[in-house]
This record gives sequence, C-alpha cells and structure tokens, in this order.
Amino acid sequence: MRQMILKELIQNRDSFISGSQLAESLGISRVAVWKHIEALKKEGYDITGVSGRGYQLKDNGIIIPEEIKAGLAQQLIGSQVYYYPYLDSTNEALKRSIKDHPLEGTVYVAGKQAEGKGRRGRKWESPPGGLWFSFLLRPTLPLPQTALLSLVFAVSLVKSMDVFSGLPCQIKWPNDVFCQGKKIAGILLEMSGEIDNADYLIVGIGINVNVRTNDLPPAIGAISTSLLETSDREMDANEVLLTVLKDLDRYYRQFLKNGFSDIRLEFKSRCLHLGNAIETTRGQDIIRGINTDIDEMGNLMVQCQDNVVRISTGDVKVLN
Ligand code: BT5
Repeated sequence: MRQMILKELIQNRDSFISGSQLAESLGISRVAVWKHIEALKKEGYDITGVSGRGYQLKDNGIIIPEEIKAGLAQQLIGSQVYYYPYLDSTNEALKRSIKDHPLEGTVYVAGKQAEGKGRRGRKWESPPGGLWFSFLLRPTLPLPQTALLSLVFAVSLVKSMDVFSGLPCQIKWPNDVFCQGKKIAGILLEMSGEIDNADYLIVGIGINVNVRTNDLPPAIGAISTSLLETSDREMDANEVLLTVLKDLDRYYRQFLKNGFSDIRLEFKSRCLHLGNAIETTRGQDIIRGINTDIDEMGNLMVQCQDNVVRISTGDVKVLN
C-alpha cells in the first residue's frame, strides 16, 4: 500500500494531493493514508502536509525504478533497480544485501548518502541532487582483468558525461571524471572473494547531477563541478541514470568479449594527464615524471630522470 501511495505522490509530484483523494483512490481510510505518509517520511521522502491542501512530495531527483527498468530491455546492469531516498552508502547497502542473493546487475540508488565513500577511506559528499548508485557484478575473470574494470567503467562514464554536460570530459587515472578541469564524477570498486575467484564486485558511482558546488564543503566545492553547472540546466535524474546504465552495460559486454585493447585507446585519448608531468607515489616513494603511457594492464607509465616507473595503484597529481 505504501508503494501505491508513493506512486500517486510521484505522479502528482511538486503539487498537492489531498488525503481524502488518496484515501478514495486507494480504498483506505484517511488515518491509514496518514500512517503510510509518516512511514514514507521516516524512509527519507521529503513530503509536506498542509491542512486544507493535502500532501506534496518534493522531487529532489527521485528515481522511479519501473521507468528505468522499462528503458533497459534485456541488459545485465539494471536487472533489478531499487531506490532509497536516504542511505549510509549504496556500496554498503548493496553489500549488506548479499546474504539475500541479489541478482547480478542489481542497482541500488540513493537520494542522499550519510556516509558516501571514496577510495582509500576518503569521504564522498552526497547531498540531494546527485546520482549516487552501486551495482553488483559477479565476473569470472582473473584478478588483473577484474581490476581493469575500473578503467573500463571510467571510459563508459566519460562518454555519458559528454552527452549531458555538452562538453568533452576527461579521465584522471584511474577513474575520476573531470569536466573543465573539475571533478564531476567518481568510481569506487570493491571486491570480495579470493584472488582469481571474485565472489562479487560492487561498483559505486557518484555523479554530481543537479548539485550546486557552493553547497559542498568549500574545499571540495572549489575542485568540483556538476552537470547543472556545466550545462546550465536542471537534469532529469532518471534520464541520466538510464543513459549511464546503458553505456556501462555496453562497455562491460565489449570488455568481456574483446578485452581491453580498444577501450585502452579510448582511455588514452581521454586521459587528462597523458604526456604531462605528474606526481604520484609507489610505496613510500614520491614519483615525479612524464606520464608517457597507460599499458595493457592499465598501469601508468612514468618516465623519470633515468628510468620508467610503472604505477599500478594510487592517485595522480597533475603538475602542469
Ligand atoms: C571517488 O573516490 O571518486 C569514488 C567516489 C564514489 C562515490 C560513489 S556514490 C555511490 C557509491 N556509494 C558510495 O559510498 N560511494 C560510491 P576518490 O577518488 O577517493 O575521491 C574522493 C575525493 O573526491 C574526496 O577526498 C574529495 O576531495 C572529492 N570529493 C568528495 N565528494 C565529492 C563530490 N561530490 N564531487 C566531487 N569531488 C568530491
């Protein structure tokens, strides 16, 4: 019943619908309507009740799973889609659901996250207006191939971001998406299982869709951008998610079928710092040099003064 009330509110979103209208169309009492509305509010839906007018659901980028599913046809990524107005982290929520054996390709989307995670224990700011989601894969690939997926999905995401930002976007190795020199999206891969036998892989993606970077903590706002700010228009989060999921699925299939070679070339052509001076680390060592290549295993090749250093994990700082 709660889902039916939600459906009615979504259909009338941003306008009021009276309690008696809801009660009548669903065949329940007004008190029952009120109880369900209170439960929806607890889940995190932004519903205002005004006496004499009824209830209004504020649309902060609510994802409608049926709409997404209907647009996806037969693809793997998006086999199931769940939307939650509020979560700690979509990666964590999807991880907790593993015990219930979710289908491969299941997607969890959150309206906002209290504890959005970046890589290496960093925080990901996740206010309303962004697209914060994770999906589940069970690849049967050797570990180095599984690790390449982080670059594969970056190429996919950069393509989707071009479409919505209206600008050519770029990738900072291994998988940050940049637009006009600022970060617009990030990816976090988490794996469970044994080496060469991944039990599951959770891919978390954060996209600043209708986020105002002024509303982020200043230090992060200064280095970030959003689709709203690059394109100067509010986006329909459902449309963005649909396109992004289609692209991810297409690139995943291409990778499984043909490997990394062609995708590597795309990665290189979109890489923010290829041919530039960069700084990165290997263990305790700080490595400075020219990033000359990204190899077949996705490693960063850095030409230092007298040798070439291969970097397989870490962060890149662009020096010029
Ligand atoms: C990432 O980490 O870029 C991976 C971000 C993945 C977020 C998604 S949201 C859905 C899913 N559920 C989760 O809990 N996480 C995933 P990293 O490369 O470590 O970048 C983190 C750094 O980006 C932070 O230290 C900040 O400097 C910056 N940052 C934080 N929030 C940001 C935002 N909203 N936009 C742009 N930059 C941000």
